[in-house]
Amino acid sequence: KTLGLLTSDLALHAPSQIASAVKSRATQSGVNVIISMPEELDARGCTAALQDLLAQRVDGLLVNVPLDDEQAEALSALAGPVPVLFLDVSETAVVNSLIFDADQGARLGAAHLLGQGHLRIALLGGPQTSVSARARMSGWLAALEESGLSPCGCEYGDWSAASGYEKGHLLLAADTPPQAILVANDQMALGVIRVCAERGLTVPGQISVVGYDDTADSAWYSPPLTTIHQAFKIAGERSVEWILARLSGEDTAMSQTLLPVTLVERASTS
Ligand code: IPT
Repeated sequence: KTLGLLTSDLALHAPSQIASAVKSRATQSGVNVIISMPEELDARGCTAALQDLLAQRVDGLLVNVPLDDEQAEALSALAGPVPVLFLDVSETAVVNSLIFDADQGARLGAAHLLGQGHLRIALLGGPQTSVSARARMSGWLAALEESGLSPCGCEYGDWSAASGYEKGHLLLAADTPPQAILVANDQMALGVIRVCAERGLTVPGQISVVGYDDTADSAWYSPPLTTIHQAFKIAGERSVEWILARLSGEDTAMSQTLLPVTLVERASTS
């Protein structure tokens, strides 16, 4: 059997950890994996990539690309009888999905900082084209609003450490700088921590930083990063198992799984 994996840029840590888990789990069951990584993650790029995988006669498809509901539904229809599972869509997309609970993750990060007494909290979101980045941003905003707060600054990066560095400078240049920053992924948090060091702000103490992902390197940041753990290995394994179960025939009902996330408290917050 052969599985197609349509993925976001594997130079990013989160998609690469999912791909790694998919590949290991597939190998365990003697299944091949063909990876397709479109340059352009728009509807056209993804459609072409999916058609290309189908032309290679894959038996099942995993799609880890941020997609709006209509885009995901269109790709799912295009796959026809080939089972497809989406990993980066919203709960409202009418497709088979296995996704992390973004609202829960955002709220866990915000609640952690609020619990430590921070009132001036800045937000560094992911790209607004990403459904998960938007969901994290709305979760943060909702949590702050429920505490009668609004963010003291808000910027959007592109998931890279370089963008975290660039946008971090903007957030910290404010007249009354934030006491804490919620960052939409660990790679951008790496850039933010660098900015803090350059500005002579101690993390934690003068500023707290919360990341998101808990990729394998995040415990090795200086200081070790407080972040939201997404179980990428489990998600990758379960995705392959879902496809295998579909191929063995029994179940054909639509399946939507919401995986819980957890806060990992390390040393970047106080
Ligand atoms: C999401 C990561 O949280 C983020 O850091 C970035 O790598 C992004 O993927 C790339 O698309 S995880 C995704 C399964 C929502």
